[in-house]
Amino acid sequence: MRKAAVFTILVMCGSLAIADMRITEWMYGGENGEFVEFTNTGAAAVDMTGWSYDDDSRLPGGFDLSEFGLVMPGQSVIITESAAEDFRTAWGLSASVKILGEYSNNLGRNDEINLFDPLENLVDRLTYGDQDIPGSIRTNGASGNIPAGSLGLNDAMAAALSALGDGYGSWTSAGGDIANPGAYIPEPATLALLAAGAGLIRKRRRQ
Ligand SMILES: [Ca+2]
Ligand SMILES: [Ca+2]
Ligand SMILES: [Ca+2]
Repeated sequence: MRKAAVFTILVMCGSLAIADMRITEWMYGGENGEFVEFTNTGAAAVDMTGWSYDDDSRLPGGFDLSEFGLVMPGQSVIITESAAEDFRTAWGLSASVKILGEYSNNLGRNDEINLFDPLENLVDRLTYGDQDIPGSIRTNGASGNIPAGSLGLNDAMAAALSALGDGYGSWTSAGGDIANPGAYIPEPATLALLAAGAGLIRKRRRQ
């Protein structure tokens, strides 16, 4: 009985590791370059060797993400059309933030972000555009954030535009863009849920 329970938890953790790399932030245009942020929202590290990104042409292998290598739980990584070090300087990011620069897909005002694993499975997708999806945000010069409750749901309507002093920790780049690249801060409610979940696992381990 006890072995079976432990096995179930291990299987759950394994599947979370594959499934929980998520699109957490994007900006299709800006003075310091468009970018997309992916965050490992799972409980285990994810090796991104063989992973790839594409926009609305939806082709696995479009932009290789292998160089990200191992991404730890809670860690965010960035792809940008700018040179990686230019982006790092413009946003004042530390050397520890993983950035892959100079992709050429060019996200448009109405476009799509597709994330593929090494087996070419679609792991996450965000279809966005204030013209195609009336009432949704326009991420030109300010990024969009996916709330924790909407991660992986491809729901552009749920996305929130970055603003100074917001709960996502947004700040201003050298060129005047407003965003929070390199980290994902879930809402306090989510943190409480995560803490409750961790408590549950500890309780089970003690039994
Ligand atoms: Ca495009
Ligand atoms: Ca663009
Ligand atoms: Ca962020």
